Amino acid sequence: MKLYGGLLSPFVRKVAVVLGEKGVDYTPARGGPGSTDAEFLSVSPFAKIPAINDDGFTLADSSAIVHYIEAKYPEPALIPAEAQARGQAIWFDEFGDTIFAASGLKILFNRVVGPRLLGKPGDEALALEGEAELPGIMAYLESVTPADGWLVGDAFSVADITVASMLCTLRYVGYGPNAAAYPKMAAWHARVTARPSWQAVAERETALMRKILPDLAAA
Ligand SMILES: N[C@@H](CCC(=O)N[C@@H](CS)C(=O)NCC(=O)O)C(=O)O
Repeated sequence: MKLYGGLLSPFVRKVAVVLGEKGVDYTPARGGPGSTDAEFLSVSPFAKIPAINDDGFTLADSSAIVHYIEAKYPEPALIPAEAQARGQAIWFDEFGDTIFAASGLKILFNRVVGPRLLGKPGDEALALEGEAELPGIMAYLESVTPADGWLVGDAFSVADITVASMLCTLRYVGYGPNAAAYPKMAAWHARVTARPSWQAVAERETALMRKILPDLAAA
């Protein structure tokens, strides 16, 4: 399987960790906003990352890809089977990809990705808007994070991966897990990122960051 997109993206990191949890090998491939690469555009019609090519089967959108991977490689399950747990896991995945990402990416795109990687000026008003939205989101997360274990039921799931991935990306703009303000959330994030699947992705991510944004590699 080819996985298109850089690990700075919360959505790409999410798919990379899911593949790691399932023990599925993949080849990282280039692609991202502004790319004119024909191969990438053939797998991602709207030039969004992530996208995959699995033996000729192509798909874009992290959640669509996670559902595909879950159906093809059911073990270990990352989407719970029980009705309420499944509903909650999909809620956290959706929350991470929409509400949380909408605010967080206003900061990331306008302070880092646009000005430093795409040569486009950032809109500081939008970054400030994102900053103003984050405390409410972080307070919500702290209120739903268990003192031990995972976000949904007893099992590690896509809920943990999606939400923790957005927090990882926010580290690069100074909004990673803050143990003083959000102790349960920070402890849960440390549990998630200690997993071998996460560590393997983090190693590749650090190598990538050293090349593209070296001052942020240690964030
Ligand atoms: N809902 C999509 C969001 C994907 C997305 O917006 N990715 C960003 C990178 S973090 C992107 O490709 N943006 C480029 C653009 O919107 O043109 C998913 O979960 O994959």
